[in-house]
Amino acid sequence: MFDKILIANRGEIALRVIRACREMGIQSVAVHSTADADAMHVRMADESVCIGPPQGAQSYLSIPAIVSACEITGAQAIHPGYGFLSENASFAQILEDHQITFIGPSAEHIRVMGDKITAKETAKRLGIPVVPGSDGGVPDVAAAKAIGEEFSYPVIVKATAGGGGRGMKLASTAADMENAFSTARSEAKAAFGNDEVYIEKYLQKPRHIEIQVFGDGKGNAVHLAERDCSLQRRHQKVFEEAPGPAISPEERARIGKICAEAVAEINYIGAGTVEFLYEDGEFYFIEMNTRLQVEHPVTEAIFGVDLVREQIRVAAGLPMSFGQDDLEINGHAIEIRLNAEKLPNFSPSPGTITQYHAPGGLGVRMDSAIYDGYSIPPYYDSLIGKLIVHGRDRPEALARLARSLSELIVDGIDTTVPLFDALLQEEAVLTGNYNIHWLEKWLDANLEGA
Ligand code: MV4
Repeated sequence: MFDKILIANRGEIALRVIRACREMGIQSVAVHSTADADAMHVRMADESVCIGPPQGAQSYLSIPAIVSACEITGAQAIHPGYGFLSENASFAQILEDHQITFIGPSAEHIRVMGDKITAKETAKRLGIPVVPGSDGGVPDVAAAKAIGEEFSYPVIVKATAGGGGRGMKLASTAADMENAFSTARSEAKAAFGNDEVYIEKYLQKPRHIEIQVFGDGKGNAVHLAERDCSLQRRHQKVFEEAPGPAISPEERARIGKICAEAVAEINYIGAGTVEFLYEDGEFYFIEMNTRLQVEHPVTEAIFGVDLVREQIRVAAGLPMSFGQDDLEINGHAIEIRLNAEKLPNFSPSPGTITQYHAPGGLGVRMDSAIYDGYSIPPYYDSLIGKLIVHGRDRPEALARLARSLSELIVDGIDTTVPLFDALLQEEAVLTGNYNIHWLEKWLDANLEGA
C-alpha cells in the first residue's frame, strides 16, 4: 500500500480523498493555487504545496507543477478527483512514465473513452447496446443526409471530441442537416481542434441512466447498479438518485451484468461510469466516464461501500474488497448539488460565507469544503457542496432531504438551495416521473425570467 498520496484537486472532492487516505493510514498531500491558501483541503491534508496562480490552467491543470509537488513530497500516487486532470490521458501517461501511480484507469482506456467514436465502437464490440446511428465518423454532408434518411429524422450530430453535451446539433428534418452538420463540424474544430463528427438517432424523451462499474485491472469487475441523473440544467446535473426510480430489478441486473462483463473483458481498473439514455424500456450507450463522479456518494449510500478506498486499493495492486454477490442495494439515496449561484439565472455568486451550519442526523451526509468565514474564490466551479440523504425507501429519502434542507444554513452568498425547496413541491420529483427535459421546461415555466 502507498505511504503517501497527492490529491490533484480542490474543494469537496479533495476532502473526500483525504478522508479515505486518513482512514487507510495513508499520508495526504494537498496542492493548491495562491487563491486557495486558506482552503479547507489545505488545512485537512497532512502536507500542502502551492503549485501556482489562481487560474486553473496555471495550477490544478499544470502537469509540471503537480509532478514536481509529487517528487518534492515523495508521494507515490496521485488521485485526480473529478474534472481538472481526471480524464487527461497524457497526464496518466506522464505519471506512468515517471513511475507515479495514477489512481484511475490506464492512459489507454482514458484515451479510448475520451474519443466518443472509439468509445462507442468499443462499447458495441463488448456487447453494450448503443444508440443507432452512423458507423463511426461522417465525412461530409452527403453522407450525413444519407444517415438521416437511413435512421429517419430527427437525428443528432455529435463531435467525437465532445461529450457532456458540448458540440451537439439536432437535425429535426432533412432541411436542417446542411446547417446542423456544418455547424457541428466548425464548432468542434474551434472548441476541440478536432472536427470529426458522428450521427445518432435522436431520442425524444429519455432518462439519463448511468451504471457504476468497478474493475481490479486483472479481469474482475462488478457493477453497482445505476444512478438516474435526468434532472439537469444546461448539461449540469442538479439532483441525482440511486437506484433509478424507473428501473426494475430485472433491467438493473441485465444491464449491470453487461457493463461489468464489458469492463472485465478490457481489464479496466478502478471506478467507471457507463452512461445510457433510457427510453421505452431500452438502454442506449452514449459515453463512458473514466473517473470517480461527483454523484458517487448516492451509490456509496445504497451499497455501503467506500469507492475511493477501493480506487486506492486496486491502484496499489490489491483486490477489491467485495465481489458482485456481496453487493446488495439497501434503500434509496438522493444527492443535490449546492452551487454558489443566484437564481433565477444561476449567475455565479462567489463571496464570503458569514455563517455555515451543516445538516446532520440519520442518513444525512454533507460533503463540502466551506466553513464560517470562508471566501469562495471566483476562479473555479460553483459547486460548494453536496447534500446526500439516504432512507429505507424513496419517500423516506425525500422527507430526509426536505428536513435536512431546513437545517442547512449558508449565509453571505446566494446558493441554489431555494431551487430544491421548490422542486420538492413538484409531483414529478415526488413520484420520480421525469426525463432529461423536465427540469429545463420547469425552469422556463417557473424561474428563468421570473
Ligand atoms: C442524446 C440525446 C438524444 N438522442 N443523444 C447530452 C449530453 C451528452 N452526454 C448526450 N446528450 C444527449 N444525447 C441522442 N442520440 C439527448 C441528449 C441530451 C441530454 C442527455 C442527458 C442528460 C441531459 C440531456 C439534455 C439534453 C440533451
